[in-house]
This record gives sequence, C-alpha cells and structure tokens, in this order.
Amino acid sequence: MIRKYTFGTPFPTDAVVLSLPAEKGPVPYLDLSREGNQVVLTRKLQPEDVLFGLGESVRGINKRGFRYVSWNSDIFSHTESTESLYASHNFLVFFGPGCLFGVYLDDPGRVSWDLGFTRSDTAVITSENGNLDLYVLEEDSLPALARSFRKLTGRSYLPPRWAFGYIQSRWGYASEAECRAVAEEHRKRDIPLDGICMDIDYMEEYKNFTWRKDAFPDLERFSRDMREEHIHLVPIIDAGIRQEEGYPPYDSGKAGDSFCKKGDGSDFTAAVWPGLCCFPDFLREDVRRWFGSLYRPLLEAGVEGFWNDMNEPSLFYTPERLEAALLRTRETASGGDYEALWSLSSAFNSLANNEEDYRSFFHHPSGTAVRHDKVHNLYGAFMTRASAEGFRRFDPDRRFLLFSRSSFIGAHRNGGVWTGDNSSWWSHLKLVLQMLPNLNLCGFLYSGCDLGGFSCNVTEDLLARFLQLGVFTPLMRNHSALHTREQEVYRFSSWEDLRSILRVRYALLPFLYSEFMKAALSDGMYFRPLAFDYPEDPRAVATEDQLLLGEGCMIAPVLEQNASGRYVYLPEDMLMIRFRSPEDYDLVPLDRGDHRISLGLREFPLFVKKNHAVLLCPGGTSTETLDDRSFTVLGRTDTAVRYDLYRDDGIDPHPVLEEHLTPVFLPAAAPSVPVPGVAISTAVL
Ligand code: MIG
Repeated sequence: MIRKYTFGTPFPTDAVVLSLPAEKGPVPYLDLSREGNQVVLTRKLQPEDVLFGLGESVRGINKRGFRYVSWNSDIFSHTESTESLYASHNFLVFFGPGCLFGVYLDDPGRVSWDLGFTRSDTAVITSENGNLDLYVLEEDSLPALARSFRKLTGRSYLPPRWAFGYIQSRWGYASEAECRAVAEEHRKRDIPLDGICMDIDYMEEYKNFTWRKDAFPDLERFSRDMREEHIHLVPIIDAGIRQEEGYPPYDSGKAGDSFCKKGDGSDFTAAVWPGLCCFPDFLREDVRRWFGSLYRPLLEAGVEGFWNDMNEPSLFYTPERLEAALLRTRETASGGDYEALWSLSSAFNSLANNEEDYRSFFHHPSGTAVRHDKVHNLYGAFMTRASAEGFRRFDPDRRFLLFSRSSFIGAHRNGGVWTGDNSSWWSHLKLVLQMLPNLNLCGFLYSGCDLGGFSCNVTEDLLARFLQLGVFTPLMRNHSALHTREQEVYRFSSWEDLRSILRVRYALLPFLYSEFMKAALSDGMYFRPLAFDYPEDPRAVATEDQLLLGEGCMIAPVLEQNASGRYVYLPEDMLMIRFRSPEDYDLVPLDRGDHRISLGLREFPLFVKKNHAVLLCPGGTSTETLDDRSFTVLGRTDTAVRYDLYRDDGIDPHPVLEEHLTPVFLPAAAPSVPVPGVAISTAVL
C-alpha cells in the first residue's frame, strides 16, 4: 500500500509514474512538524532498527548513524565524512522488530537525513523547501517494499547486452591511434573487451558534440573498424555548452533560447572544461528535444553508448565570483595579515560549485521561473532523460548504453549510473559494495564504480580485488584519471591473472545478464542486502560486506590489502564456487554458519543457494563472439532446476517484455553427482 501526502507546491519531477490522490489524514509512522518553510519528519528508532536506501551515499549498507544531505555535488576524492555525493535518491526503508515501511520524498531541493547522528535514537528528515510529495509505503516484506517502490517509480532501464562486457576507459586517451592501441593490446592478448570510453580528450577544446579532426579524423570509419573488432566506442558528453558564436550547438541552443537564465534575463554562464558555458534548461521539453537531437551525428557515425558527466551541474567558477576573488587579491596587502590571506584563499577555494551560484539562475519549465536551487537535484536526471529521449527518437527499436554521473529517482528508467570519482583505495572498494544494494533498492540496477579507482595510483592487488567485485557488477568499467598510474590490465606483470578474472566474467555473462533481466523485469533487485532474504536472522541483517545477487547467489569479495582470505557468514547451506578461471575452480559445499575462506589473490568466490543453478559458458573475448550455446550447470541440488535464460537484446516500449524474451528451460541440471550434493552437468541449447 502506498500513501501520498502533499506539502506546499511540489515541482513535477517525473520521478513517479503512478498517479495517486493525496491523503488528508496524519502521516503514519512519522511525526510531522513545520519550521518555517521546512517540513520535518521525525521517527524514534529502536535499538534493532535498520535503515536501507539513499542509493548513492557514503558509509554502510545500513544507513543508520550518520547525516546525509541530498544535494548533487561534484565531489572528487570523497571520504566517509562526505554528506553529499553526485546523486540524490530520497528513498529510505525502516526495518526492525514490528516495523517495516518506506518513505520517499519526491523533492528536488535540499533534503537532509539525520539518521541517528544528532541523537542516536532518532531519525530526522528535513525538506528545506517544504514543497514535496511524500510517499509512505507499506508491504509485508523488504523485497515487496522494493517492488512497490518500483511500481511507484517505474521499471528500471535495460541496457544492451554488450553493456555487460568489459569496458576500458581512461581520462587521457587523446587520439584514435591511442584508442586503437588499447583495443589492439586487449585483442592481441585475448583480454576480453566490449567497449572503450572516450573521455573529454576526444573533443575539440572540450566542446560537446565535436571531435578533434586532427586526432580523430574519421570517427565513422574508426567506429566501424572498432565494431569489426566487436568493440563499441562510448564517448562522454558534458552538461555545459560552450558560449561561442559559430559553434553550432551554441547557435541552435541560443536560437531556441534554451539556456538557464540569470535574474536579469541574460544567459547564466559558468566555466567548465570548455571555458565559459551555458547550461541547457533540461526541465523544458523543447530543450530536451533539441539537446537529444545533438547526439544524432554521433549516433549516425555508429556510436551506441554514451556517458553523461558534469551534470550536477558542476561549475568551476562564475565570472562574477572570479572577478570578486581577483579584486580581493588586489586589495589584500601582502604578508603579515593572516586573516586577510586566509579569506583570500577561501575566496578562491569556494569558487567551484558555490551554493550562491546555484541560487543565482533560473529554469523556465512551462513559462514560469524556478530558481535552480529549488530543483537542483533534477538537473542530471533531466539531462539523462534528454539523451534517452533522443536515442529513442533516433531508433526506437534499439537499446543504447547510457550512464550518468548525476541522477535522481526517475532517471533509473532512462539510464544507469557510475558512482563518480572514487580513489584507488581499499576503503572505496568497500564503499561501492555497500552502495550497490542501496542503488538497486532505489531502482538503479545498471551501475558500477570506476574499477581500480579513478584518482590516485592503483596497485596490482587492489586492481585484482576491484575486478573480482566487478565481475558481478552490471557496469564493469576500468577507469582512471589523467596523470595517475596507467591502469589497463595489460600494464601489469600479473596481467594473465587479471585476464582470468575477466574471463570468468564472460563465462558468467549469459547467467549474470539473465539475472539482471529477471530483476529488472520483475521490479526486483539484482543486488540485495542479506536482510532481504533472511529478515529473521540477526547475523544476516547486520552483514555489511556480503551481498545477495540475483535469485540464488551471494558474493563476498576480499576487501582488504594483503588478505589471504576472509570470514564469510552463510545464512543457509550453500555451494561455494571458488574461481581462479572459468576452467579452474573449486566446488565446496558449505553449511550454514561462519567460515574462514582462503582466497589467494587469484581467487574469488561465488556462493549458490541450494536448488539454484549457476551457468558457465565457454566464454569468449566479446559479447558478440561469446560461445553461449553450451553451459556447465553448477549447483547443489536434489531436484532438476529450472533456469530461465535471457539472450534477447531487444527493446520494449511497454512495461512487460515477455514476448520478446527467450526463456529456456534447462532440464540438464538434474543430479549427476560427482561431489556429494554437488551437481555438475552440461546443457546444450
Ligand atoms: O572534472 O572528463 O567523473 O570520470 O574522467 C573532471 C574527465 C571531469 C569527471 C568524471 C571522470 C572523467 C573526468 N570528469
């Protein structure tokens, strides 16, 4: 059951697809108060209460014990003290003895979530603007709550199947020759690869929808050649459009009066990579149509995937603020006066993403002016929407790859997300593991982090452990920043071991893709906290470093430097598959309880519940050349196991795709038992 309560005048965010009448009575579960414009919701927490949700945010799977702020921020090098990341996902589930409900704040402005931070026994949720639709969801289980939330907000985005292949990326691939070399190194060494991301270096002076003719002379031919190698090019697009007459996207944007405006009616500008930019008013339908059409030449050149960046939106500085800071320089006497110097340095340090700047410009959806900060968290989501709508107009029968840095609930219908600029830190390996189930709960199933870490220098062992987690994340992309250690698999002395990890991904790919499709099509979750399947087991509920995957699996990656293994908690009897490669793995039946698992650097486990199957195919080096006609079926079963395999890559503009999909019954999982209790059999489709 979902109940809706309306406060003030909510902005239509497009997050919700179900239209419900607003209730008049008191809000259940929460104490409501008003402080000025603010709407404040308070809930006493019992010691056992656990909180799930908030999608992309720092800290644990259980969000209790910290304060989070929904305010989309370009926050390079975030730590566990960072309150706001790139996205705002305002859905939170309360789970405890006799307590199970979810709250969703459909509010595109700033919302704070004091979840036992100020007082450990109290959760306080504050909507700063007080204009929102509040939804309270009640179901009788955690999975049912997740499904109900997806019914409210719509089905998750379906990427093409190739998007489950390995993608290599780096800020700094500056020419066609460099990209070709990356492709060649992978192909030459039989390292699987389905995509290469092109970062801002491909553009002419970082201008969207251009490419450097010197470095990328013939994009169409380049893209065609790469496609012959079964590699997709995935270019980046940033939010800002450089303000420059004669540059067609600017001219056409200007002709449609498409940009966000300052109070005086002139175009708002701020510097980003291309220099001074204007910002498309994505909240307008006509602007989305215009922006979406700008992708067309790239689509026509054969590009089938994009990543949208800098769409919080990230602002390096506004001319006004820079001018004020420069003026201060001239006014500040040199030496002696520390206070003046500190205030000078703070004037420069606060140039980027300044709160006041976000209050200085306006959107004009349906004619009326809306100040940006009131709808700030929608910007990236509506850019994603503009892109996805453009792709659908270009070819309604194809799925395109699209992932965005910034997002809001609703964007999960149009694209996936990557989790922004992480670092080559062990703590960030754990961070993404803990984000993934909450992203799934909020609808973002197609997600992943920069494997290996974006900033700082990766080490060989950290990359191995990142990739071992990445085997299971829908988006599996190795990405790193300019000036950091080169991070492609083939740069390392142990590249063959790293390749084995990628080969396991490809052997599992038809299985993982099917698990993803089933989760997406049933409004379920591909990754779940253990509490979702074992709500009565306090150990499972408190588990922070293991995840359920798909219908019948669990993962428990190594997250620590120099660890030779780890403890794993099994909430029920399972089969452990300890992979070294697709051909080399141990099958170990394990009983419910605690286990110390030895996991050398080349090893990583997948756990399978009883009477579930995992399918391994012979693999390949791209999704297009994958041999997925015969499978080894691994499981600990006492009966035959039905498995629905999805191969279909087609599009479905309607809610249910069944007729386009190919469920295949695999009778071959019947018990032929080489290890007691463990079935291995080969199924041929
Ligand atoms: O200000 O395009 O998160 O993935 O490599 C940095 C360069 C801009 C931030 C993205 C990152 C990307 C980088 N971008």
